[in-house]
Amino acid sequence: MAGNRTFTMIKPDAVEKNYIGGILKMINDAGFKIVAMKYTQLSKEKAGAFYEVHKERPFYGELVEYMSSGPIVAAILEKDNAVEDFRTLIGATNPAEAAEGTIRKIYAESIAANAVHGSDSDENAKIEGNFHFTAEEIIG
Ligand code: RTP
Ligand code: MG
Repeated sequence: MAGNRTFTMIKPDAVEKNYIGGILKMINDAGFKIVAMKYTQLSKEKAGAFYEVHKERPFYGELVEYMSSGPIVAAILEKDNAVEDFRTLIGATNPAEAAEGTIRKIYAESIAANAVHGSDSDENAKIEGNFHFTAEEIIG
């Protein structure tokens, strides 16, 4: 049986600094298989809708501005225990608190510009993957 799936974005700060290759290498080296991927830029409307769950948080406006400020890479990843293992690989939200060897420790600059997104549950992984990809674009 195929492993389960999570959804990720390489965020505008990391794309801007040419970290796409380094981050994808870490993702592949950790055993994740890419089953969908695109290079794109979110409109403010789309970023706002993606982060709708954070609408009441004080950083929502800043988050929407930032996530629509430049291109991103969106991808669906497959591996056993994908959601939890990917959260471990990326590290804490605040890079200052992220463990050594994690993607955010290596590539993130701040709590807001923190290089990567990772889904926080199987349910959200499915919602977020379907937000960015059609069924035809997911090639497992
Ligand atoms: P993500 O959803 O991007 O994987 O990050 P996360 O679960 O580790 O963190 P979450 O609480 O879901 O926050 C979503 C994103 O909002 C930005 N943020 N800014 N300025 C701030 O205090 C602050 N706190 C969070 C980050 O970009 C975070 O990844
Ligand atoms: Mg989150």
